[in-house]
Order: sequence, then structure tokens, then C-alpha cells
Amino acid sequence: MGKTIASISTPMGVGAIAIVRMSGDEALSIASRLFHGKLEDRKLNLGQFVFEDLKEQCLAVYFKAPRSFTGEDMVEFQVHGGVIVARKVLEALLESGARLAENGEFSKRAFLNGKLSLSSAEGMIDVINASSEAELKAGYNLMSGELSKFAKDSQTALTDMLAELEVALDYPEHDDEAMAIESARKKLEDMIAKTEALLATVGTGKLIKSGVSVAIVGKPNVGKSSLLNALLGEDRAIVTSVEGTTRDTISETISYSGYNINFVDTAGVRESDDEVEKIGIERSKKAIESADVVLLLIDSSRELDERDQELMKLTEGKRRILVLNKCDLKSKVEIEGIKVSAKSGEGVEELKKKILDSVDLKVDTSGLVITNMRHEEALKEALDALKEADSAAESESADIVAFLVKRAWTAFGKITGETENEAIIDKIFSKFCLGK
Ligand SMILES: Nc1nc2c(ncn2[C@@H]2O[C@H](COP(=O)(O)OP(=O)(O)OP(=O)(O)O)[C@@H](O)[C@H]2O)c(=O)[nH]1
Ligand SMILES: [Mg+2]
Repeated sequence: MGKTIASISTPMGVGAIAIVRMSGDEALSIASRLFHGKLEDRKLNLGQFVFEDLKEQCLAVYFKAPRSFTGEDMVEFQVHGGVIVARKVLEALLESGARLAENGEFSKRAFLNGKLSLSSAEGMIDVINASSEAELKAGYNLMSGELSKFAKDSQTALTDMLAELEVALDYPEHDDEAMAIESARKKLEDMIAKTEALLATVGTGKLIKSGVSVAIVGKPNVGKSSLLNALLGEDRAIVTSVEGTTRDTISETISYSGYNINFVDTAGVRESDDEVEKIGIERSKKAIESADVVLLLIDSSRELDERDQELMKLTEGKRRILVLNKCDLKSKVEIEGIKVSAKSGEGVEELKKKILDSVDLKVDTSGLVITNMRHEEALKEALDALKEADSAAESESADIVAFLVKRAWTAFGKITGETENEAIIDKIFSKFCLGK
């Protein structure tokens, strides 16, 4: 398969160790010419990498095909960190016959050699890029092949179904068609339910990937910026007793219970003639629209007024939590809400919990969450075909059902990469980092 490729697999910069990898038929012969030492399979070999004036004492690992990440012969050099040594080692490999790997090319070869499915490769990238524990968990789950297993199992069931349907079609004299269709319907309904359950996790997947976005809104001076600071545990936003202190939206992210929560502090919404403040208020309204959760802040030490009422209306259709701030002062409101004091910190931890509770985080029975749009689309496509096949089974003949079953089969194959087209596969791997 193709030429031998090489790349630096650790990030560029100063560090203790840098790793340079090589994969392909010539990996061992190139390495043997440059590395003075043994190259035993699957062992850490100590030796000297010699090239021009470079004499680098380093470790080399040889993975004999097919027991390697890519499925090809691979050699990895663990050299001293910093940019120069690694670059020099890479240069030596390139001058000795390897070519520079493209982004994601190691992983792509692993995929093409059947070492991992497309969705597992995507899971691996999610693991590398994870910025929260929930993302990491979802990535590991994907990488471990749960989703490809689901897709493959579905494909197997569909293949069996096709076989039964085709037998019925080939031997019409046996009057098996009705039976084959009946048995197909049962299986189809089971698969529809499972696919729907998986698709029900899409909302959660989006929250995991991009974090839960929370807009803090309220009329001026209710303590929005103070609450942001309390939630972050640092003085991020300016707090004053003057109404209209915050004029632009400020956003910051915290990690809570494994999830990223992005808070947006907004300008207090009120009538204003001030040009800057007006723009700020428009932005507040936009923040409300795009938020997953709105914290509507009320100053509980003052009576409710029409500005509070207006904001209640404005946020009506949203997932909203009423927050009664300044609970350290005497209360003058009689509405239900979470009592907090941005000043003393009281109730702030409970509020964080309440935010996560308010978004329902759904996972599939096997712990799967769909975080990837490509998977979502393939599953939707499969679901459509399954549903059509199911309703066709009610009235039509076996050949139409068979046709639709094949369509569902192809859609499931897109998840593992089996039936995905080459251009899309190239596009997916090109998003990987260099050396992976
Ligand atoms: N006693 C008490 N005072 C608070 C509390 N939270 C905020 N304040 C005070 O309320 C005033 C307004 O606070 P901010 O956080 O600037 O209010 P805001 O809603 O961001 O105001 P704008 O940006 O102008 O819309 C400040 O004087 C704060 O010190 C609280 O929990 N208790
Ligand atoms: Mg403010």
C-alpha cells in the first residue's frame, strides 16, 4: 500500500521527548540504515540514530505488520524533545526514501487496512480534541466501536432479511412471501425502535460537544455580572451599583460535573436612548434566543416591576430558571425560584446543578451518544428507509421491501465507512492532525 510515510507525531515545541513515526513497507529497511541498534519487534530498543552530524541516543520501537496501528510495518523513534532533533530525524527519514505523511494519513491507512472503522477513527479524534470529561467519555465510547457494532449488527440483520425476501421472490410457488414479509416487519420494527433511541441522544450530543450555553438575563442592577463572577469563582465582569454597567455580552466557560457550561452575561434589558447600550440590549436578546438555558435574574430585595414582567414574557418559550438574587437581603417578592446570593455565594452551587438537571442528558442503553453530524445523518437516512420498508411491507410486495432494506443497509454502512464514498473519507481524515 503506497509509499512509506513519516511524520513528527508530538506537538511542535520544547518538551522532554518527541516522537517521529514511520509506516509502510520500507519502514524497517529505512530505520535499519539510520538506527544503530537492534530493532526487535514490539520492544523498546536503545540505540543511536545517526544522520549527517546528528548522533542521537534514542529509543526505537518496531511494530511488525500487521500488528501495528496502521496494519503496516511501523517504526517509532522516541528522541530528545525540542524542535530541532525531531525535525532532523524526520529529514533523515525523508532523505532515505520515506515521504511526509499528510494529515490523518496514519489513521487513514489504519482504516483502509481494516484496523478501525470510520466511526472509531472519528471517536479517536474526539478523544484527542476533548475539552470536557463528558466529551472524552463519548469519544472513548465511539472509539471503542459501540456505534460501529450497532451499525454492523443492523447490517447483518438486514442481510438475513434480504436473503429471506429473495428466497420468497425466487420461488413464488412456495407461497413464502407473506411469511418472509411478516418476519421482516418484526425485525424492522425492532430496528426502528433502536435507531430512534440512538437518535434521541443527538440533543445531548450537541450539549456535550459545544457545552451547555446559559444566558444570564435580567433588568439592570439585579446582579447578573455578580452572578457570573460567583459562578466562575473569579472577578471577570465589572460590577457597580450603577444601572447599565454591562454594555456588551461577556462569555466564559466553566467545567461542572464533567460538562462544559458556557455562561453569557448580558446587558440589563431596559428602554434606553444610549446608542451603545441599545446595541448591548439587542445582543442580550440574541443571547436569549441562542441559549440552551436562560437564567432570569430577579432582585428579590425589590418588588417586581413591569421590566421583570416583560422579561418573563420575553423568555417564556425558553428553558428558563428563575433566579432570585440578593437573598442575603430581606425578600420583597413572592414568586417561586432559586434563591441565591451572588454576593455571599449562597445557592450558587445548587444553581449549577439545577442547570445541568434542566437539560435532559440522554444516553443510549449502551452508553452511546451521537455527537457527530455525519453519524446523525446516516442514522436518519437509515431510519427513513427502515420506516418506508416497514410501511411497504404492509401493502407492497417483497421486491419493494427488499429495495428499501438495501437502502437502509447502505445508510448503516456509512457509519463504519464501508459504503461511504472516497471523497468523504478523504475529507474526514484530512481534519485529523499531522502525525496521527
Ligand atoms: N446584597 C447584595 N448585593 C448584590 C448581590 N448581587 C449583586 N449585588 C449588588 O448589586 C449591584 C449590581 O450588581 P451587578 O452585578 O453589576 O448587576 P448587573 O445585573 O450586572 O447590572 P447591569 O450590568 O447594570 O445590568 C452591585 O452594587 C452589586 O454589589 C447580592 O447577592 N446581594
Ligand atoms: Mg452587569
